[in-house]
Amino acid sequence: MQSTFKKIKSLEIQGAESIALAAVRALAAQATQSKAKTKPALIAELEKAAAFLASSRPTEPAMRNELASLSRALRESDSQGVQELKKLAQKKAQEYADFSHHARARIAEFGAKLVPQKGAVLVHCHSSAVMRVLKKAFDQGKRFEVFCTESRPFFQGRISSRELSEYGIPTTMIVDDSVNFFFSQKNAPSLVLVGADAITDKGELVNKIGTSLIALAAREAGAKVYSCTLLHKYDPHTRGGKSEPIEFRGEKELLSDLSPRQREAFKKIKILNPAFDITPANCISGVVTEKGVLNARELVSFCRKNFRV
Ligand code: RUB
Repeated sequence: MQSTFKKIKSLEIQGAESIALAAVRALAAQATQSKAKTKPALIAELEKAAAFLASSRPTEPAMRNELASLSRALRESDSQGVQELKKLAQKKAQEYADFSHHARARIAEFGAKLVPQKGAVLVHCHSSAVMRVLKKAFDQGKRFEVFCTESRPFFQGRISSRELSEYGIPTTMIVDDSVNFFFSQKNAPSLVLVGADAITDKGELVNKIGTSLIALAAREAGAKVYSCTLLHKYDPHTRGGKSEPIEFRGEKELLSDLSPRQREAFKKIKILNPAFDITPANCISGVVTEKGVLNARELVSFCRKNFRV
């Protein structure tokens, strides 16, 4: 569990869905290894472990929702036997992994329909859901090209650009700040695809820092913006107007090209490094989910009924 926590925190495991899958696997493994003798002791241990895992990245409701769902399944189970509950934890973790796989395949089907036959698509950061959409569209014979932002400061755009290029999709990597420039060029992207880390109760999209600027530039340029995501990114804690907590990461990420000695020169400079930003619902054309392409109102109304705090 410690090692999963570290891998998530350091971004060795990145992308909301991979994070949620790794965290749930780690919680199920914790259940298997537990020395608890009674149901209440096992549940208490797992709830503590779930809180610890969730603290690795605060802007990840998919992880929180899925960890809570596993703990709840054990708590609400009729079974009192510790061995049975351990098996149930493994079963639930596998069920979620299967669900995630199928849901992302559905998202790929729905999303591929939005991808143009020709022309350009812009991608920000690295989203497994977006990768699947683009690969699906390519498999269907669509011959588009993709612009990937670098996605500073951690350069997740390098993962996206390599993944797409290795798949055979013509890919161009650009610096984040050049997005508006490319919207003014001849082969301007007509579609922007991004993932989601969270969807708030107002239907706002919380995603990699820079997403909101890209959405504004896209709106100005007349390009469509879709977020591709499983519905469990909805954060029930944002009900009643509460905002999603935004993770701030270490200053080192901004100075990663400098030696420790060179970094000394920046000691007196305040460095702020928010990992995510918030895009208002009215800047997004729709959200591609496992239930189809939904607008913010449809998405929120479905999630209010289906997600417990
Ligand atoms: C990744 C990011 C992705 C979402 C969705 O940020 O912003 O767009 O997590 O990913 P980070 P997915 O690299 O900081 O985790 O579609 O795989 O859930």
